[in-house]
Amino acid sequence: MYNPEIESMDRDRLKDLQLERLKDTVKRCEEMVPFYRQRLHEKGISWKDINSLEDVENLPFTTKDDLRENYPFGLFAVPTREIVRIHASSGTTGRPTVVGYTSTDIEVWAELMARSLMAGMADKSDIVQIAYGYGLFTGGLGFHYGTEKLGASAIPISGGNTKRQIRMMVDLGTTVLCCTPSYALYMAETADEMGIDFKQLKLKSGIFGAEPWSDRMRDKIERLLNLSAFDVYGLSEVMGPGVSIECEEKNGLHIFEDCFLAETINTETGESLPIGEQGELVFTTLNKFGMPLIRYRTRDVTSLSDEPCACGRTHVRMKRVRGRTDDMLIIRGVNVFPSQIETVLMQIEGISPHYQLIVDREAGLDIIEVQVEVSEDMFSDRIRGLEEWQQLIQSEIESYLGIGVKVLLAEPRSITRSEGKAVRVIDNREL
Ligand code: DLL
Repeated sequence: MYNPEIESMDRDRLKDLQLERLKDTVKRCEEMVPFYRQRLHEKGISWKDINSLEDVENLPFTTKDDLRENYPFGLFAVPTREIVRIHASSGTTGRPTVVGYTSTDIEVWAELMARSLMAGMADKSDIVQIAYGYGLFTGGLGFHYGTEKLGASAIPISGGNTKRQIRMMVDLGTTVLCCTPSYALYMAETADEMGIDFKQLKLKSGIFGAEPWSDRMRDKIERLLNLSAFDVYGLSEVMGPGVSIECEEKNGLHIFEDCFLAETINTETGESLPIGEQGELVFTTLNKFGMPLIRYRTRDVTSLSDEPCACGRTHVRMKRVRGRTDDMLIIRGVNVFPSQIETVLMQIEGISPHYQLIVDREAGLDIIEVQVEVSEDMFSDRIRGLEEWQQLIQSEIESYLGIGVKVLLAEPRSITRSEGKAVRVIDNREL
């Protein structure tokens, strides 16, 4: 199961394995999926033309729109009788995207999740509270199967009912918590209201992902929940959680390269970027059978690094995802990711980690308002100096981003909390 050998494999051997799996994947796509057969044909390329990993650059991209246009099962590479599980992303616009897994896919995914949990300090003896949503979302079931594969004890509590989450943590002695980082913060607040101190609990690590968060947010979570926090990344189209995870170095997320071939590209031109340059992350699955994907454009923005890591793993690392190309706000020509504003906010004493960005257009000009909650203590202490403080925060953000923003200090606990993925941006320009 956990195979340290595969994660610390010599890179040349790893590349041979990837090439063999890449060819097999493209072959299956070409033979079994009419959509891919046509795309490959249009590009005048076949799996037989793949001789090196670099040849991936000649292959066509797949986008979320392709998945939607082939809704529901058009990209499946096996008959539905071989599909044992279907997940879907709800998607805020248009049709959902549907993904199908064969029993082998479920097995591989469970192994990757077990490997992810191990990277996040878990072993057989742990009690793992899975507070990601169970259902069509891949978070809950992904962690569930991984936990069982590892042989640890899964608490399949799903998201929501936060007081019960805390009581379970206390009563069952949870040691590993899995949920979105924003939900972890909400749990910290709820525990505080219940008079429960995390220092008395047995939590040792938290495996948080499914939404962008910053290193500063990590510091807050680690302090408030008294645990070591790991960033886990994934997306349902490619598999679910467990595409990459941080190791104890916490300096980038190792991509499970035996299963996924990663590239970064220039979003505008589609050109492949040299390693180290920031761009849109693109994945080709290497051993997925239900719905293999060729060069899937994630819209997530990051950069890759193949520098050796002190943990001993040889798999490339991706930086924490900065945001999505479609979440990137273009404010008067400047590209702004919510995570950049978060980084500034989290450095300011007395600010709670709850914030929201409201974007509007006034007289043809984009304006951005940063609503951020003041912590309880600061609110009562500084009620008179709030305006000056607001100015200070405003100028900190302005000097970091290089654009004007409006800051609004909100009362403690006034911004809506999330039990899953937090809504950070309200863009009224689209209405
Ligand atoms: O969010 C899978 C997942 C579940 C990952 C639990 C981690 C933990 P989707 O709902 O398809 O799948 O959303 C995928 O979420 O393209 C990113 O934009 C974002 N995302 C996921 N993990 C991270 C992360 C799951 N660690 C989309 N940091 C992805 C930043 C993330 N963004």
